[in-house]
Amino acid sequence: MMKKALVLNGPNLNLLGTREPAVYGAHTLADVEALCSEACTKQGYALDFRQSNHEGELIDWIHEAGEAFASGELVGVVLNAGAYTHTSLALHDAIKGAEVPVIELHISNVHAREPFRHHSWISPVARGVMAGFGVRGYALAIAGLALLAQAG
Ligand code: CA2
Repeated sequence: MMKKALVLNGPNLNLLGTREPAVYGAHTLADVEALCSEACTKQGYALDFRQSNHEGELIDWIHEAGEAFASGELVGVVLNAGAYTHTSLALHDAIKGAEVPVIELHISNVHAREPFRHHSWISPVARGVMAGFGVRGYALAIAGLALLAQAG
């Protein structure tokens, strides 16, 4: 059975490529999905790529990921939680409870930006963190999931 990698995108990431190109680049979310698909093919994984503007939906997906990881179907999650990164204790608790490896991802280097982007509720429960590599960071994060899976 081919293992799956889950890529979750949070609020406003559906706007990617349409506004703020100086910060987030000109790529659309569809471009990011294509890039993730290529990265998954390289690793022999199937891709499950999703976006939601709703905190509860992201939480439901993390719970689902916990079950899929426990049953061996899923290698892990790449999560760009958008602004929920900086606000969501609920997502923090969900990740902690789900016991699935989560790579926190940011397109921009959040630490070089406004101070309110420096704190993350995701980092303390993330297996790894990727920030500042633009949308190519998604491919790096998928390679990172594979590396962690091989290392055990
Ligand atoms: O750098 C990232 O990937 C972020 O997670 C993106 C979030 C931001 O709140 C985080 O601090 C860092 C924002 C996602 C919204 O993206 C937009 C893209 C184009 C136009 C408007 C918003």
